[in-house]
Amino acid sequence: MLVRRIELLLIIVTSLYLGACANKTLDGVFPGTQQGTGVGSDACTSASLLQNQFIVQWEDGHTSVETSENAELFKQKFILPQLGKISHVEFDQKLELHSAPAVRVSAVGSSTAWGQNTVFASSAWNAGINGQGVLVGVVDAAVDYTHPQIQPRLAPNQAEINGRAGIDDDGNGFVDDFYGWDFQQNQNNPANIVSATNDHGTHVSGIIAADHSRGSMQGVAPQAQIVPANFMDASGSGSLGAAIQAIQYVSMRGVKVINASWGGPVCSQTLKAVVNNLASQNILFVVASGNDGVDLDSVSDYPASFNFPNQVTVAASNSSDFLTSWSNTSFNIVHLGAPGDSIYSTVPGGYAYMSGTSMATPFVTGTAALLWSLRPAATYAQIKQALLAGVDNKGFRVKTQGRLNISNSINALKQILP
Ligand SMILES: [Ca+2]
Repeated sequence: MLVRRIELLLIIVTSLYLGACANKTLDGVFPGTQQGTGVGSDACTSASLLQNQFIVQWEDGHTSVETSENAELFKQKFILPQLGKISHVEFDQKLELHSAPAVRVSAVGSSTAWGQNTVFASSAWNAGINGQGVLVGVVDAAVDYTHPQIQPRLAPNQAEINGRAGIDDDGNGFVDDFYGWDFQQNQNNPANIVSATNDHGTHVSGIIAADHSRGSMQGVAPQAQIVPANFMDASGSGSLGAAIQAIQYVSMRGVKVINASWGGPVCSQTLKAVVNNLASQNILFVVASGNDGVDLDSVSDYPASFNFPNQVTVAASNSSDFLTSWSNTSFNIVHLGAPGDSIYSTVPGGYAYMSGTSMATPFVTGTAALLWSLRPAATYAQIKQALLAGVDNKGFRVKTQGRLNISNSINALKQILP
């Protein structure tokens, strides 16, 4: 046993040495399907890989999405001539939103705020804790920013709004990004796609920050500000490459917390590096656990299964305060439950009920914004600690066994940061 361990150590040391000193090789930069694995089980599959679309991680830190007829041509014609400037290439992949379709409602029902009531959101609002001054990244489908409850909650990019048309006034690489960016069509209107996929991004945004004074939806953090970045196309399909660029964009805009109500089965080395790097910017990444009704200890879903310190992964509970049957669980990877079943929120042109860990996640994201408005100097680790310490223990199959409790989390943060 001892000998085997030494052998293993030697192999690791040797590969580190080679990685650091040897010249780059084509196969080293683009290992194909042999991608790095995340935490959790090694469940890489090629089922959702896009065979003619590639995520390129450049040595200078930026990411691009490129297309080619096939991988071999891409290697020879794109990667090889630029090998020195490229750090990593992988197949792009499809991602899915973690919710069921919206059920639109014309009249406001009586149970519109069961989620907010269950997690004691009004305890924050009554104390004047509303998420003020906190920017939240919504990396999702398009957000209808003309919705009366969403429009006042968008984070304006003042340099662009007060700048010149057609000019990248703030020099962030995006021309006229007044509020956000559409990474699916690479243009400046994050509400451009008018289709069912708008429901998801607008619904998630409403749960986080809908303005209470302008309609029937009560956002968890009604004075937080949203930076929307769309990565979904009109058919409801999104690519990982666009999602990665969206994450990098919102982090550049100064968000404290990013909501990720989506996932996929393939572990991506680029996504892993980008999410891990958010920690150095003190950004918390809040992730949906997924809706397959499985234990993530045995089936992986990324980014949920990365399980980084700067990550909180959320399961969905219902109005009876049980975990839903369809929510993914895990005592190691999923941190807490939050309301996600029949959640009322904003959609383009009105309101709808939606269900999914997609809806549970923004309850936690909104709470992180509340906590940061209470203690702007907090680290992501302190915010996460307060979120997890505050739960009501419900015996859920998650790490804390509990469900979000905003009142308790506020008290927890006051103890962590008096
Ligand atoms: Ca710009």
